[in-house]
Amino acid sequence: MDAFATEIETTPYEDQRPGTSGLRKKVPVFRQPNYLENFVQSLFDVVPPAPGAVLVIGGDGRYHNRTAIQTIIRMAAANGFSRLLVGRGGILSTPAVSALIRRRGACGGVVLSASHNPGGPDGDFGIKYNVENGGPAPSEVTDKVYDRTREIRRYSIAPGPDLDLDREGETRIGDTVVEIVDPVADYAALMQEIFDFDAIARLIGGGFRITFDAMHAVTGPYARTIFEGMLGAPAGTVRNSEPLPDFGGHHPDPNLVHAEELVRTMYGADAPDFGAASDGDGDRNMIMGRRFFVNPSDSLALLAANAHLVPAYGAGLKGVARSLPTSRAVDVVAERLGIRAYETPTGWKYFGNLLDAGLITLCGEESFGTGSNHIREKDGLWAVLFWLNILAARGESVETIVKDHWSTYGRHFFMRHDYEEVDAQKAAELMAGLRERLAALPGSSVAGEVIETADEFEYRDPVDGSVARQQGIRVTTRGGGRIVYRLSGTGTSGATLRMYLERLERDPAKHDEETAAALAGMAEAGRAIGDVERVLGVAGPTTIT
Ligand code: VG1
Ligand code: CO
Repeated sequence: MDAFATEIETTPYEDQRPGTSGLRKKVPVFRQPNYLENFVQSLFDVVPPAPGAVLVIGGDGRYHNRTAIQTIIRMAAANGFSRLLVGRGGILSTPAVSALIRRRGACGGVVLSASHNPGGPDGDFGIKYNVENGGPAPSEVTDKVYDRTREIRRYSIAPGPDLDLDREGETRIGDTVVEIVDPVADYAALMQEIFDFDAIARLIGGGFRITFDAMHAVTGPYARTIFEGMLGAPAGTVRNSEPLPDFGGHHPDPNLVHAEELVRTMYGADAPDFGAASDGDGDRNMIMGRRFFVNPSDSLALLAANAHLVPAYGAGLKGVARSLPTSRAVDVVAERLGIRAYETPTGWKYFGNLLDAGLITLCGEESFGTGSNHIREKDGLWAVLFWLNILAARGESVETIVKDHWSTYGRHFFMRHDYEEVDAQKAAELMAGLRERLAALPGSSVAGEVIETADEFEYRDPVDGSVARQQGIRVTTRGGGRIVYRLSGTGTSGATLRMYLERLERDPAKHDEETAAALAGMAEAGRAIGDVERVLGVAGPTTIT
């Protein structure tokens, strides 16, 4: 125990169970006395620092970010960390934290973010912990932290004034060195090692027009340095580039609904050749061509099929992985490449072991997340650069490349229906009802779709043998259709049911159909099988992506 530390008595909160990606709650919940402190001390109790331990700390700049970081710095000092690497201004994107942990040999990192959820005094806040491989803490760790939060009685904190987070350099709190670091430098250097920056710069210099929407979230400074600085794109290429505590009042969620400004540009007159956006903490990506949207599941498949064009992946891919609800488009590519495709539960933590063991090189999720073995998080700007590298190498438009992919591998139409903020008990009933009917479904016909298989996804980690149960209900239909049902683990009020729909279309003559029309039958079957709207007592989905 550090001589500067003060011990403070506290009482437990009962609601600190981490979800898909850390602990997410409304800001007022986090501002309750000792709420953050309890969680952070529980974390340090479960993973105490070894001598010399380095901890990375940063966040997406949302409301409460700076206040929380000041507290965490003083608690980390009191708990005996040797060195803290804190992003200047309290800023670090999720992928930048992962990169810093790995490049600087840190034992872990604390990320303050609620990702794409809105921010502000009544918005969402969150805290997640990444372990020494740079990836999200596995359930085994987060379960222990949760157990600890229910019995915690005291925490340690080093008293003192707030630190100046805006000036790079080192200061000390007792024996702990606090180093304020440039949030962008290490990450940008890593990107330059992976991609052919010269080829991308030539593409842009040759008149290929790009636009990137940082959505007033964390990627602004990263994107400006990389696109406008290193790659020579004109000033103004990065829009909404200033991280704001309330993200300008928007959801920093890069999809067709929330990245509406970018979508308008890309469908407008004189649209650029390429458009992209990222989310609150910089781990998601949305890719668009001129008047063309790239579905994230397709994007993963396409990156796998074109990886040989990127310097870092030129030697070939070891394997690929996708989360359960992600379309099976990447499986088809893997089969052609003669490599394995793994199916994991939702959430990046399940990719960590596969990456560490060298079983996979690329992985992704339908929720606008793609990544590789370069770090242990999904990575928004990395995906954008991957696309630009492919575009530079192939010299074709986004639309041409995607359509060519479909004609080679077939098109997996994909759509997600979200029923947000529904009654938690009703949502649980729906899942229980489906579970009960699973055995009876195969062979039956619902809304014109003949069901082939129906089961509940259970994942056995091929590396450490750990088992994750009840990870989603999956139903397949004759003719290449699939429906997945699961409950969200990132919401902060009520429950959210996600229903994922997919259908493989091999006939290129039918590839130009609208996604909603192509999946209308699957959607009807999905609603009927789950009796979704009756059980939830709602008229329809709240968000369709
Ligand atoms: C959602 C997505 C999941 C993603 C998670 C964290 O989780 O579906 O694919 O890994 O968010 O992403 P859920 O449990 O709500 O479906 V992020 O960018 O919010 O860290
Ligand atoms: Co995110």
